[in-house]
Amino acid sequence: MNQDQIRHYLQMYLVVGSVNCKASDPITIVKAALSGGVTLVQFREKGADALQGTELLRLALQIQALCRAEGVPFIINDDVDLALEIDADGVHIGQDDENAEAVRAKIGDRILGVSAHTVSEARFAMQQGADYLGIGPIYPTHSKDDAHEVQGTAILCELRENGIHVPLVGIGGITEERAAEVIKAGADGVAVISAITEAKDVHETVVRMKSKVGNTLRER
Ligand code: 3NM
Repeated sequence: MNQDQIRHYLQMYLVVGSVNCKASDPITIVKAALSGGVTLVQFREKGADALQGTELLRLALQIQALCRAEGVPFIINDDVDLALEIDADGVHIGQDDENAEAVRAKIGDRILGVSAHTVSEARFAMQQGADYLGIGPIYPTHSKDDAHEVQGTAILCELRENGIHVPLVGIGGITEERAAEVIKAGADGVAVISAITEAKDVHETVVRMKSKVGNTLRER
């Protein structure tokens, strides 16, 4: 997949799992987010109450079907075997997960995203075959227990100033109000859990956040 296509998919990126969906069930939330125009969905089933086994598989397949119907890529956090089993569109891995080069060898030309926190991690991930990098946490987050130190938007500027021109998505504490500054700092899109899964009106929140991202990209 070429970088322009990846950049497009990163614009309004929903990360979701059952643990993050307290106000409503994950299917209802994903349907509303898709109708609002999310450009990519990452299934991230993590935490103490995370689903396992057949329940995990069933939810992944249900969300995948919703995404397919809308032509939105569906990628799996961490679980390469699950991604291959259900023929997902890609995988997102962190620095503590399996090595990116090994994952690339397993998933072929599916989308590969890697979380990076420094210029050197970013360079290495791209050499190993990442299609895009997830950069965070940009702001404080309550959605990831083992999140790194908050980086601010400065990390995005630093990556761009150091010649990292690959597709980047910011993550961590991003809200409708903060989306524009993340894009101004150099991200191609915003990856969001709680500002969408906990929104009073998921559809409208996605519509507004996506339009902020789009407008800011055009002005940049
Ligand atoms: N990864 P919210 S922060 C899944 O820094 C995840 O790599 C992060 O959730 C990173 O939008 C994060 O609710 C949680 O803050 C994002």
